[in-house]
Amino acid sequence: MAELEALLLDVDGTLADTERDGHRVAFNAAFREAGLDWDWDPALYGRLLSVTGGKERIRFYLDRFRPDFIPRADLDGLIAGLHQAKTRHYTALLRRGGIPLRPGVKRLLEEAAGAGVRLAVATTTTPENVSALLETTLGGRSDGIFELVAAGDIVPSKKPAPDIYVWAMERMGLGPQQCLALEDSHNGVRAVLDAGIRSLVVTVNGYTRDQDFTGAGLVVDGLGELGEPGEPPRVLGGDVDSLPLVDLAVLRLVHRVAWQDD
Ligand code: XBP
Ligand code: MG
Repeated sequence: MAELEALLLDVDGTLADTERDGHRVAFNAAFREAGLDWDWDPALYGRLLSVTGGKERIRFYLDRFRPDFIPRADLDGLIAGLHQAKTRHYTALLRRGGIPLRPGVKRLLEEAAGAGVRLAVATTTTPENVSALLETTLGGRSDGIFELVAAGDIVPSKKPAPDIYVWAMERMGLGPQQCLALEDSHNGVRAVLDAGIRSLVVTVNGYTRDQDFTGAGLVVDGLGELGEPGEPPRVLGGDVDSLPLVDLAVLRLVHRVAWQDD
């Protein structure tokens, strides 16, 4: 029976709800700064999220929504420059205390780390964005808690390609049967499953709740928080009906069920 040894965690939409009030706002700030009349409102941004990767998303926007746009200089250079500016605006927004971790994330990370479970990040976003988010939410603990940050352009293909999860497991010397992944999106779920990882928990958010999470062992609308009044997480999919909260015991259960036939 495969023991759960590591949690591989997505960032955007999973550790924190960064897209609508973080990345989108930073993109628009970069467009304004460049004198472009592009403006991504929350609804449009929801459609653009079907493409992972900020640079890739800008290109998708131009192809799909601004085919008339004729760049003054080379398009690759323009997109790269806009994305650098966006990263600058995004990390500044985070450092102004813009985006907190989702409820229950800090609790689960600390419980897992305390139990000796290895922790890694597997994300599409740019590494600076991960450092800024962890610094501004976990403070001094941010450095030590994650053994590995697998992020951005470090792999040739972004989610839904499995590359970032395969890369993370190789670096950690682990196989899929020793890992559980936490994701928020259909693209993320496909990347996890195509990397051979079977134990998978999805925490949906405003942009992803209606997506297809086939193959996930548990789908919830949050991890829940200890001692917080309010609603426990709603179970939207998986083998359990209700949960007081998602903790390490729940993750171990999802893992056991995922590999029980092996
Ligand atoms: C989500 C993404 C990222 C972000 C923007 O990443 O698709 O591209 O939207 O970040 P995750 P960049 O895998 O964590 O869900 O602009 O840095 O790409
Ligand atoms: Mg995500």
